[in-house]
Amino acid sequence: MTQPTRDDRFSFGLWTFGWQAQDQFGRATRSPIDTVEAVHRLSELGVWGMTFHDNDLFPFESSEAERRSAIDRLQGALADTGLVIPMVTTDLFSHPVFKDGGFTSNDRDVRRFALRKVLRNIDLAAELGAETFVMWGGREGSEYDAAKDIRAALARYREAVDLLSEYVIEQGYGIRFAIEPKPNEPRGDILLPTVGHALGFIETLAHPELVGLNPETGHEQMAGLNYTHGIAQALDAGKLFHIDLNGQRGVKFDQDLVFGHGDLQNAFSLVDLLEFGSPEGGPTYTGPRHFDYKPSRTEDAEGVWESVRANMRMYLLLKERAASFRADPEVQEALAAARVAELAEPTLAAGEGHRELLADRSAFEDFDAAAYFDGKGFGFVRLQQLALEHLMGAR
Ligand code: GLT
Ligand code: MN
Ligand code: MN
Ligand code: MN
Repeated sequence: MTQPTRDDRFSFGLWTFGWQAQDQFGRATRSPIDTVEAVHRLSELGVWGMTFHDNDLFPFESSEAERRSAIDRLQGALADTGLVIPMVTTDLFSHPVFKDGGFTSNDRDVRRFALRKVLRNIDLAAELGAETFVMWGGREGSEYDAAKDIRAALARYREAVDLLSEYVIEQGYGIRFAIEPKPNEPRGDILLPTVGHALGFIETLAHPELVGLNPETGHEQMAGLNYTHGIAQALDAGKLFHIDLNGQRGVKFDQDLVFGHGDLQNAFSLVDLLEFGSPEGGPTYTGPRHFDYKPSRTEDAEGVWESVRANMRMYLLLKERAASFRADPEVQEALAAARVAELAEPTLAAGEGHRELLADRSAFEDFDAAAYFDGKGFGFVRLQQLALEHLMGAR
């Protein structure tokens, strides 16, 4: 069960295992990986899909012929292996032209260039059969409050997403957009910093049905937030279009660790939600299980593939642990004692409104609030202990 297969729908960004490990303080520690070799390697490991930015596949400065040859090589490798491209995204952050952002640069010429770059890349996404187009606005933001009119920036962001939505509708592409929030890094403050901010923004768009989220584990955790809660709210809103799984240890720089190598108990609750969280006890999310991590700078070429394997193995182990948690009769009993299922019961009875509630003496006048002092505990700690014992393999 911990051997990945295509049915698990695991996918990896080309920029993840392909990262040469250059950082703010030091140069690369690894050689580039050839895309065709990578596709074969991924396929052998049981991976289902690969994702990429335009400039992961071909450099920004590529001629039309160079761009085409990179795409053709990729398509050849896909045909040889059966790997798919479920998601494509655009690099609007690496080149100096994007130093003040793409869609929201103060420089209007840059904004028009960014739109053209994305439109071109949407055509490529459609050509490769991608269903999701991610928008991570890492450079959309500011360091200095006086330097950026945030309301104008949001208006320009909206203008951009509306234009792109109109384009996919007019072209008849089966593509949806997924906004990826992040609170900071590389900008001091990034626009649409969390799942909640992005959900609010989506409702202001011309085609909200075409736009959802691609929440990343570490990005929510960098903001001190509970990732599983964020994913649950995205599901509640019908907006979990894609997911970036990785690991993060607390509120600090973006670590992009292997999935589960950060907050392990939150990773457990996440996998439990994704795989068993529906009212029927089945999956709540059927899209790609996409890993957006970085093999640490200390890893060599073999260590890179070891870390690719580790992401999938962690996911599958957590799925196994969550299944054992769900199946344990003692857990069932603790869940009942904690009245977890009772929350699914509407607070009002069928047909009841404020009049009936006001007339119900048992809800207020005769309600025994004092009984909650020294009594009527929920037993959440016992439930959490059982969860952790399953997570640890102690049960
Ligand atoms: C970059 C970022 C990731 C995003 C990628 C998509 S690029 O590596 O740190 O979180 O998902 O643009
Ligand atoms: Mn990240
Ligand atoms: Mn990243
Ligand atoms: Mn990401």
